[in-house]
This record gives sequence, structure tokens and C-alpha cells, in this order.
Amino acid sequence: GRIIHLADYRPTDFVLERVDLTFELDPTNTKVDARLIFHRREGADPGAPLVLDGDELSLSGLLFDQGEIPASQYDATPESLTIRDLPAQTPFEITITTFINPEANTQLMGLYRTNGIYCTQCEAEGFRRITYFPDRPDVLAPYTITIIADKAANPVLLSNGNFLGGGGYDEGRAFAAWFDPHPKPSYLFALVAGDLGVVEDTFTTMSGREVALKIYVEHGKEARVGYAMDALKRSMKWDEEVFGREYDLDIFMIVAVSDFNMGAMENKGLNVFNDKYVLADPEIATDADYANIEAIIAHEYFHNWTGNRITCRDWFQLCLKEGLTVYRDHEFSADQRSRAVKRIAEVRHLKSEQFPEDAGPLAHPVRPTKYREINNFYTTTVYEKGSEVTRMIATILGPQLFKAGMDLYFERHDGEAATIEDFVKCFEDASGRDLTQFSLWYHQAGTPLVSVSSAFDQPKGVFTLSFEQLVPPTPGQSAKEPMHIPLRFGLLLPDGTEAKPTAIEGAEVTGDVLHLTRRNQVVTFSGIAGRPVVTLNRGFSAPVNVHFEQAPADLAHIARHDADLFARWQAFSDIALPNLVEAARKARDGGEITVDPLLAETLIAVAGDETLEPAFRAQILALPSEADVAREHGSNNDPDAIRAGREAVLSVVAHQGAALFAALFDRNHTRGSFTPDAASAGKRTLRNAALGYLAIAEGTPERAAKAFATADNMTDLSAALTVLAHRFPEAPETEAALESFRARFAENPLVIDKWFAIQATIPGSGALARVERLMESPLFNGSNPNRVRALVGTFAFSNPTGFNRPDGEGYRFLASQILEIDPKNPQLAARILTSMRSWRALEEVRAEHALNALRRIAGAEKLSADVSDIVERMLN
Ligand code: HT7
Ligand code: ZN
Repeated sequence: GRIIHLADYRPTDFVLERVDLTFELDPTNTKVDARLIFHRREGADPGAPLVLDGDELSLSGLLFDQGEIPASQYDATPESLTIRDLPAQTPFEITITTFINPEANTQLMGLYRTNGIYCTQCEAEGFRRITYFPDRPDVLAPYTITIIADKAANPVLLSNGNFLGGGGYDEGRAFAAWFDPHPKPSYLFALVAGDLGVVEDTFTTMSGREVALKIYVEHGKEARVGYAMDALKRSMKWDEEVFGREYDLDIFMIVAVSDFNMGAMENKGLNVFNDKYVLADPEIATDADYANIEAIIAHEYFHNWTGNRITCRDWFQLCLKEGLTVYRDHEFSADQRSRAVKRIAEVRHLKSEQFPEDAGPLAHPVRPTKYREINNFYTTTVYEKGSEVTRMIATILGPQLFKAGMDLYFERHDGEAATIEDFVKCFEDASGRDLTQFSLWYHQAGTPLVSVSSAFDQPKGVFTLSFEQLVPPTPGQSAKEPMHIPLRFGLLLPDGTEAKPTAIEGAEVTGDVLHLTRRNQVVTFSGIAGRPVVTLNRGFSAPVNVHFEQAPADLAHIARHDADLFARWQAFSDIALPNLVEAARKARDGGEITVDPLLAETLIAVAGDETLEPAFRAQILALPSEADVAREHGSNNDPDAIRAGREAVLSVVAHQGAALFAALFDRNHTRGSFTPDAASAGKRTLRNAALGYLAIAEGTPERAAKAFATADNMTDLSAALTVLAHRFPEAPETEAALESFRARFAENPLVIDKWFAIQATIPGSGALARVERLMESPLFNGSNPNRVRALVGTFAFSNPTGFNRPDGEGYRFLASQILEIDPKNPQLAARILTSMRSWRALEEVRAEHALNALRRIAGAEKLSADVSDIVERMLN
């Protein structure tokens, strides 16, 4: 495919006034009539043709103002429809007829079928698989939709907007008509038809309008939508209270489907969800599932304003809706749950997913300037780093000015397709602050590294911090400018209070935020009575790596006493990581593995502190992961050594803390009183973390087997099964538990995905054979994205030792899988392939095997644009 450049953006020559679509649904031969009213844009070339996008289409009929049009006036190919000699000034109507085959659509883009349900996915460029259309986000129009379908098979006929009417159409067929008055781009179009169950509720908006809420699921699953409905109502309320945003149609619908490429989709008034993010009850859903459902329901709902009412001018602006909406869903979850624990989870995710992307061959700016395949830019950089950039605007401006900027954005750009520049300008205008340098966060890829050193002049009472910032080179960007980095900080005095400097020089400081803006910056704090311990980047106020050699005792002081819980967790990680890296080195090069006694001491002190919430203590127990160690180590990584070193550290902690872990395990069960709220979930996380350590300390599967047998919810059941499978893969108890889990949930594919994932992450070289065996199981279905992600995806992304086998078999397996998935579902194939994005950081034997596997993919005869884009960038 050719490369699309931001610099080439031009508005369309024609303005689309109205869209009127009629679907005559048929599983293999659906007829689509599209009536489109256009007029030529003022100032546009009067001779310019109308060029519409298509993808695998064939034209069956074309009318101009309801009349015939000579064949010489247009050209149709599968990819485009060009019509010439159109009026210079007056509006005109084009009617296009296409026939499409939903049943044959395995890409899950456009109109497709899933378990007998008709369903659409149009973002980013799926609408052009339905009809010829100006399929770009800056073309907005109101839509009228008529759906005609077999009545018995399709009692439910849904589209965007408000319901106009419906009923019998002709013998055996029914129709329904919908009108969406809010102008929208084609990517927000949706249609759903089939035989579905529904759960209904209502929400009264802040201005007193009653909105009908409907969640559609497969029959028999209605009892599992209560949590999603509750999350939806809380989201609607929160957006009114925090952002002043009210819902704007008479009805809001969610449909859960079982074949979906991503998590969910924010189509106007008709969100379509991967059923994994809707269906929940204590028997089938873990606490993590509940939290994900809450977050994704909120995210899609919040898009109604950030994405739909104000959309993106072009796909380069994707972070305008995604980064902002992730920020909004993060804030929502923080308000619904524990803010500190939520922040820790976000930062863990950012560091384990986004930081590696930003440090590898797929690195790109939050607002890219070129792409080959837009589907490959729905990345953690656009989403999560995009959210962090929004968060930094809030940090720099403070809550009031941030709110004023958001209000201005909604007021100024409602109904428009906007850019990042438009967005940033609203904050500049609302605050009077120049955000030019700050905007580099949108344009420069790579995680900035901030190196810090400190000095204290006791007689003068002056404390000095010296900063150097460096943004590493990334593909296509070798030299970088210094960024505006807002660092929240504190200076802790030995007595536990915070120093209040009489003067600060060398940097702008607003409240507790220190603004770094130059490559080198020396900041002095006067009037400091005793040597302070610095706590830096509190709350992870900037998405940067900080290198600051702090004494472990100072870090332990922060970990035990900082006022900011997030900073306590961060300081603890800063104690743990060097120990884990050193242990990995020893495991590879030989030498006795030793662990700083402060590590276990601090962990035990914090985990045992009953004044702290259980969920936070559980985060302390979850030491940095093997992937975290690999990232910290940087290059020449040996996943087996990393694991061996980490296991040695875990063992020290497990033995030293055994008594505490036993107490935590006994005291934090929720048996008989399950509720999915954060406090109750926190107890289970703490208890199950303790179980993990006890399995190491005790060395036998008995406790986990008993926990498995007595669990009364999916969180405890799957946690116990994980401990059994990962710690005692060969034990008869494990075999029995795996079999009992399989038999109990064989009818529920979403739960079987957990069974696949637990086995796909059993450490060590045996995992591959097990994964291959599981793929032969009748429970596996290679054309369902959830199944493929649970087994193949989890193995490649989350089993460092199993996937990165030194003999390269893991990579060879993945290459075969990619080549098999690609012809059916390129998006899925490309996404799973990104699991190899850090291949250059591996030690040379593995890196060589990885390179060969990537070359094999690159050399395949027929590759999708999705996979060839990823593989080529990874090889460059
Ligand atoms: N905006 C949605 C993105 C999405 C998507 C993109 C490409 C292909 C399929 C897709 N399904 C959903 C989801 C969101 O960010 O809310
Ligand atoms: Zn989104």
C-alpha cells in the first residue's frame, strides 16, 4: 500500500448533505442502496470529479437525480467510484446500489455475520466495504437508515439515532427505520440485526430528559448484563457531573457480539461490544473483568462527546478522540475506585506496553505524520501515551483552567472534525499559557530520559537538583528538541514532614509541579533545614524514565512514608528492579544471587500495614514482572536468566514473609459475601498474591488445590488454577483442576479463554507443545478473535520463557500462525505479530531466530497491507 502523509490533507471537493441507506439483508447477498446528496464546496474546482472510496465492491446500479447516467460519465473499480461532469453549484443526488456478502466477511470490517447476527464495524475504513462513499472522518452528515430483513430470523433491527418506525414489509419480511440527526462521519455508522435478547433500563439526564437504555445479548445471557448496565448509568451521571456533558438522543444501545477485532466501538447511539466486555457474573467474571467492563463501557459512552460530537479531521488526529477518551475513562475509574491503585495499574500498563513500543522499531509520535495502514495505528502510544499527554495538560494548567479549556473545546468545536492544534489552542486560550513547547509531546516519539543528581549544602541550607533530559532517537526522528516535562515532587525531611523552601531558582514551580523545559537545568531550593529525601514524578505526572541514584534507604523511606501512595509504590519498584536486574545477570553469568535485605523488609512492612488498603498492598506484593526486568535491563536480554533471577528473589521474599502471607491469606477471603466493588476485589487480590508466595515457600500444591476446591467466584478460582498450573504443572492436583475447570465451563467460550490463557503462560519450554495441543481441542476456534488472542496472543505476549525459547521454535510457531491468520483476518494477524516488537533487545542467539521468523513472514507470497506494514517496520 502507498504511504499517506498528514501534509497532503485537503478538504473534499464536495460537501455531503444527507445520507439515506436502505439495506435488504441477506446472509450472502445483501442489497445496499445509498442515496447521497452532495453539493460542490465553495471555491472547489468546478471541473473536479466526485471520487468515492470502495473496498472489494462491485457497482450494480448508479443513478443521478433518480435518472440514468451514461457509462462514459463514471468509472467503477473495487476500490473507487469516480463520477465526472457534475453540477458546479446546485445540489444533486447520487444513488448507488451494491451487493455484499456478510457471511464471507472474515475480516470483521464492514457488514459481517457473527453467530447468526448481522453486525457492522466501520472504523477506520470499513464503511467503504458496504457502499462507495467519501469514507473519511471529515465528511459529516445526518443519516436515515431503512433495514429490511427476514422477519423470523431478525426480530431486532437496529441502527444509529432515534427509532422512526417499523413493521411488516412484505410477506415474511419486516422493516425498521432510524434517523440520526447528529451529523456524523461514516466510521460511526452501525447496523445490527438478528434474534437477540434485551435488557432495558432508563436514565434521566441533567435536563430531565428520559433516555431508554438497551443492552442486547444472545438469548439466555440477559442475567449477565446487570453490571454493564450499572456501569453505563454511572458513566452517564459522571460525564454530566465532571465534564458537564449530557446525552443527546432518546435511546442508547449496546450490543454484545462474540466475533470482534477490538474491545468495543462507539457508533453513535449504538455501541457494539466484544461480549467479553459486557457479560459478567461472579461465577464467570474475575475482578479484572469487572474493572475492564466498567472502563470500556465508560470509554465508549464518553466517546459520544469526545469522538462523535467532536470528531477527527483525519486519522492522523486519532489521539484527539482516543487519548482524550482514555484520559476520561481513567479519571472515571479513579473516581469509582481507589485513585492510587488505579494510577499504579495504569502506570504498570503504560510501562509494560507503551514504553517498549516507544523504544522499538514500531515507535511513532502520539500524532503521527504518515501511515501505510491506519488499522496499525490503534496503538498504545496513541491511546495510553495520548491519555498521559492530556493528563499533563491538566497537571500544567491545574484543574480549573483545564476545565475551562475543555469547556471551550466543546463550545468551539461541537459538530466539527477537529485537529490536535484546535484542541491545544483551546487550553492556550483558556489559560493564557503558551503550549508550543509542550506540543512536542504530540510530535516527538520516544520516552524521554530524565537523569537527576542532587547535592545538599548543609551550612547554607541549599539543596540542588541537576537535571538532564534526553529524548532517544526513534524511526524517522534522529534529533529531538527538549520537552516541557511537568514533574510533581516533594522534599521529605527526616522527621516525616515536607520541606517548604523559602526560594526556588532555576525552574518554574507551580504548586508541587516543577517544570523542566531545558536540556540541562539546575534547580536550587533555599531554606532547607536538613538533608531531604526527594520524591520525584509523584503520581507519574510525566511519562518519562527517571534515572536518579537514590540510596535504597532513602527509597525505603519514601516507600514507607510518602504522602502519595503512588510514589510509595514507585519507590518500592525502584528498590526491587535493580535487585532483579542484578539477579538476572548473576543467573546468566554465574555467581551467587544476593538480595538487598531492605527489599524483603520493606515489602513485608508495607504489605503488613493494616492501615493501608488491601489493593495497594497487593500491588507491592506483585514485584516487577519479567517483562519489566527485561525493559530495565535494556539489551542482550535472556528471558530464561531473567526468570531464574526473579525466581530466586521471589523465593527469598516468600520464605522471609511466610508467616505474614499465611495471615493475609487467611484473613482476606470473601467467601460467601462476594461483591464486585473495588474494596472487596482488593482483598481477593491481596489474598491471591499471598497464595502465590505461599506456594513457593511451601513447595507443595496442597494449599492452592484447596483454594481451588473452595473458591466461590471466578477471581479466586482462576487465581488458584494459575498457581497450580504455573508452579506445579506436573502435579496430579493440577491435572485434576484443569480438567474440572474445562468440564465445568466447556459451554462458555469466554471462560474457556481463561483456561487457554492460564496454560499458554505456563513458564518454560513445554508451553509451546501444550499450546499446539490446545489448538487441536474442539474448544478452540481459529476464526474467533477472542480464542486466537487467548491462546496464541497470550503465549506470544505474556510467556517470556515459553515464547522466547532459545531454539527459536516459539518464533517459528508464531510465523506460521501469522501466515495462517492473515488471509482471514489481517487486523488480528498484524496485532499479534507486534508481540515481537522488542526482538532486537534479545541476546544474539534468540535475536537471530527471531530475525529469521520475521524474514519468513516478510517473504511470504501474499501478505495483507496490515502485516506487511508491521513486519517491514520491525525489520528496518
Ligand atoms: N474507536 C474504537 C476503535 C475500534 C477499531 C479500530 C479498528 C478496527 C476495529 C475497531 N474496533 C474498534 C474503539 C475505541 O477506541 O473506543
Ligand atoms: Zn476509544
